[in-house]
Amino acid sequence: MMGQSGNPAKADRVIEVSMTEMAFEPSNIQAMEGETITFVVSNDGEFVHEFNLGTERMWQGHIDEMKKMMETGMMTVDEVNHDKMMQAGMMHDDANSVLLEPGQTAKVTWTFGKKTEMGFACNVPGHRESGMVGDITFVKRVLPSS
Ligand SMILES: [Cu+2]
Repeated sequence: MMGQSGNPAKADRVIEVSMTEMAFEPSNIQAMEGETITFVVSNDGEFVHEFNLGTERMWQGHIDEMKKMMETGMMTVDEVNHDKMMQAGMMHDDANSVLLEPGQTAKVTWTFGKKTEMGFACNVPGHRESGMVGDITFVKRVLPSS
């Protein structure tokens, strides 16, 4: 299980993530099983970018949707047309992702489950392929010694 949407008020940690062409900074994040992290994601680039927590398989299923958004004008290189997305019923308000225009910042709070193969990626067509992907390394919870 990759986990679930977390309660921002109970976050163990806050990690700031910057998105540019075509990278995440940081591109590797450590997480512990059961830990709740709030990601404060900023689009510091010039294109639309997405921060999507998930697995290779989930992103593969998501990419067609993103291509369709591009083709139908719901999203351009540097803009997200929320009205058109709403009309098409594609609001992208999933708890594990945010889609941001240049200059925008949004938060994603996630409670991590058991150690699993997951990371974060931008599924705007062409971006993940160009290296816009990051790793999550699971680390053991260190218990305080008494
Ligand atoms: Cu991107």
